[in-house]
Amino acid sequence: MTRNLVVLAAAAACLSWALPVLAHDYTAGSLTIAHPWSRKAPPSAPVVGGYVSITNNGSESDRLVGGGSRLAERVEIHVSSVEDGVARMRPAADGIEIAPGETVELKPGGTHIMFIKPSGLPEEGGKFPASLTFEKAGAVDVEFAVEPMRGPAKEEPASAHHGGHGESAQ
Ligand SMILES: [Cu+2]
Repeated sequence: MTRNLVVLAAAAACLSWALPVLAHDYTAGSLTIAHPWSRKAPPSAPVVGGYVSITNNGSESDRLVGGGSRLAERVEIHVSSVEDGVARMRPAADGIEIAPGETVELKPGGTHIMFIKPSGLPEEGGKFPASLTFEKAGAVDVEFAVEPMRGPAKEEPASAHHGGHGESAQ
């Protein structure tokens, strides 16, 4: 084997390690942050939702209070509700509590992370960096995987609302 072939073989081995995995988890203190994911945002989408499952393995409650990403103007935690048959969402004033022993699921149609004015988000299959901020665990760097739509498609159209919260989200 020539030296070049050895180098190529090594590069191929590295590439296979770099292939995306289906799930990716993070640990911060007693929190497990499982599989942050996001939808593909149409170009110029004013907002895009982020979803994740957070488990508190500790004995003290913690709160998800915010986040950040260099690919969004800002990041908010939103709660969704249906009032008079109209889906609405608003920032969670005090964040989202993750009680000891509990798993909180942020998902389409429910509580979610909102990337406001995203720019340069990758295509489906890509990942982008962001951080989630917890009251006790602090800021945790994660990557959101951009995935095809799953679950019910009716809520939270990526191109609607956020001109003003409380407006109809279609
Ligand atoms: Cu929202």
